[in-house]
Amino acid sequence: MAKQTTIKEFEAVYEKLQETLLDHAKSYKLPQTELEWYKQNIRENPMGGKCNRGMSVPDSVSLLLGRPLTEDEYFKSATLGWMTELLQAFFLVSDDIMDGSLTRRGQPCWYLKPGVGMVAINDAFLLESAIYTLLKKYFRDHPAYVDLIELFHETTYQTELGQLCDLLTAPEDKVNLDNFSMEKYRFIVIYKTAYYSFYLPVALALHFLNLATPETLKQAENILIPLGEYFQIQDDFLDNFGLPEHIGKIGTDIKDNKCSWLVNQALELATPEQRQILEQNYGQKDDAKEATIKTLYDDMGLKKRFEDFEEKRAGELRAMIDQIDESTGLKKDIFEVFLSKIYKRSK
Ligand code: GPP
Ligand code: MG
Ligand code: MG
Ligand code: MG
Repeated sequence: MAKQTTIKEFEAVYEKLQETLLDHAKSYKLPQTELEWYKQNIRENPMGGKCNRGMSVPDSVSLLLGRPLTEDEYFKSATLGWMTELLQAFFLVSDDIMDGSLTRRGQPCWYLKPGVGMVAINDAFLLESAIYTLLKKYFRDHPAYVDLIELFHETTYQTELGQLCDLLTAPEDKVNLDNFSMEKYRFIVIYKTAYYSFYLPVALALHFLNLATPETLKQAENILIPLGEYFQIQDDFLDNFGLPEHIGKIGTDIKDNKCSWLVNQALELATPEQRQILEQNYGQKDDAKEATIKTLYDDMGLKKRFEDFEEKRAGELRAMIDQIDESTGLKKDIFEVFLSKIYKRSK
């Protein structure tokens, strides 16, 4: 198997891409103060994460080719990877405002930084626009240019549908646990997370190599969507059971009345008394009530229930990966690498 990209190599590509984005803004004669602001926005928001999504594009391209990449192939595929990180930055800056979050990647959320506030909304839009600036600059002549643009548009739309459902299922003023169900949950997480985090990087790698056919895209989707669902279930688990100093963010799901995996499991298991505790304490901006829910989750053994789910899902995914037909050009290793990166993750 070809060597996997390192965060250092991957970040070096972004140095060049930032210059491209700044030159583009300068070509519109953006005044200096705003140019400096834009520079900070595109530097700080896409950086500082694990870059799993982004790095998986060059890694998948290399696995599909079965050899190390040339310098040009690496630069181009890492550029596609950075577009997934820009999309993610656009989503995270926005999501933190909507969720009223306090920290992200171990720092205050962008909208909470001194002097930023609601300018963060426009900064999020600019992060999204950067994707299309880079696509035009580096992929205008690629045979899949239109497919790449359409893929980013469709993935963005899918994520926004998921976020819509996430938000409307969690009204701030009226808690109604009857609104939650595992069916609703599955829709939310597949759309808000799985498409952009898992399907997108692999679909980009396939388009880059002109290997994207209805068959390869469908096969990839069939595995990457349940994989992405599992990833968001981990995110929901860590929101409550993870350590803020370790995961880089303070959980908000209980106070935010979120249709999270944990509350759905609690509802399935609850005795009438436990259901009453949930009704009286879930979804309120109150530290003591949040603590009551946390204790209830412990008493109900949700940690163990999650660990059992994780084993089961990982086994199912391994079996699905094993079934992949490599004669279409797909490679099992792509999916194995994804699974091994997230299996039992603690952040
Ligand atoms: C993760 O949800 C989902 C997103 C970041 C997608 C947001 C989509 C938009 C269209 C803005 P989350 O709120 O559980 O993530 P986290 O726990 O990282 O805040
Ligand atoms: Mg959030
Ligand atoms: Mg959210
Ligand atoms: Mg979360």
